[in-house]
Amino acid sequence: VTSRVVELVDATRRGDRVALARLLSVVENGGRDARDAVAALGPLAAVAGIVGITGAPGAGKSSLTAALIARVRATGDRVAVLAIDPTSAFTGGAILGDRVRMQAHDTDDGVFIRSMATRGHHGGLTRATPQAVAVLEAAGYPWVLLETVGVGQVEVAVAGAADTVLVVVNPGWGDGVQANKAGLLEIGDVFVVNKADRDGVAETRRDLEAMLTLSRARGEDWQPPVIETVAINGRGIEELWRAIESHREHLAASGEQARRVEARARQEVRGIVLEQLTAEADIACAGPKFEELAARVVARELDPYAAADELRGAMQKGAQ
Ligand SMILES: Nc1nc2c(ncn2[C@@H]2O[C@H](COP(=O)(O)OP(=O)(O)OP(=O)(O)O)[C@@H](O)[C@H]2O)c(=O)[nH]1
Ligand SMILES: [Mg+2]
Repeated sequence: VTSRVVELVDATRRGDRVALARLLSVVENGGRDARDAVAALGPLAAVAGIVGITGAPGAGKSSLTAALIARVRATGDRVAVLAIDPTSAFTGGAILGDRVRMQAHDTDDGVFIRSMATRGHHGGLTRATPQAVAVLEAAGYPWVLLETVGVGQVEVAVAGAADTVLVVVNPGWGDGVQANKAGLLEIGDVFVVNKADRDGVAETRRDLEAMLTLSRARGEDWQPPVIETVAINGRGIEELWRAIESHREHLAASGEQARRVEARARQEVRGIVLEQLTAEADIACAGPKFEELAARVVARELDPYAAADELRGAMQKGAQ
């Protein structure tokens, strides 16, 4: 293990915020240093409460996150936020917005906020998220909030890194249906109808409750509550916090917590394998063998599947 990474881990454990930020970059970037960092961190204590906040763009996830930060700080606990945005790898626009909205907490030493965007392919984010959580736990944050935009498979996988997943929708015809289409109904532990200062709250609640009754045959005796909030003025935040706490109690009492930790371990290992395979494929597809095979596909000497087989054969022999 390289001493630089070990030093970063030690400094992070001592509460050095600069080291923490650098260590997060290390695990984000992957590769050799990330491997060493994870080894130096050791097994996860799994004591932190990890709350995922997902939902459509603009639903109020960042505003809710800011309100939850304030709620956690009122108890005296420290809290870290990972704002994960798979869609803004190039512009960083949404992330900037998040920063601005959470600025009220910028000067608070008990709050740490970090944005992560995809670099290259999405698989990296699935791999990096649990490792970033492990870093934050080592840094002594008993609460980690994960904000992700819930528009695709990766986001759903990222939300799966949490103990308690909040799915945020807004009042208005069809918002619950959209959440259903995006696969969010299955992953939600608590449903939040945010912007409850607008029309259509009762209908959205009814929609959600009906769909939840239909879709929930998961043999778990937790009935996801539907909570109405107005993130921008704090209405409903206390009730939301109580729902998060009762879900945590349910996880511990039912044995579901252990099951989720297992599922997360499987997902984390799978994420690493996926990332490594993708990196190997990227290398092979930048080599001369790949160019030769592509030319043969163009010349109709080979079909693309046969070309792929041949490339993988060469990859296994290390001769691409
Ligand atoms: N009226 C009303 N507006 C809200 C409420 N919560 C958030 N907003 C506004 O909705 C807009 C989007 O809020 P964000 O918190 O940025 O939403 P988000 O889900 O984080 O957005 P992205 O990260 O871009 O997907 C902002 O202009 C907020 O001020 C609410 O409860 N009521
Ligand atoms: Mg946001």
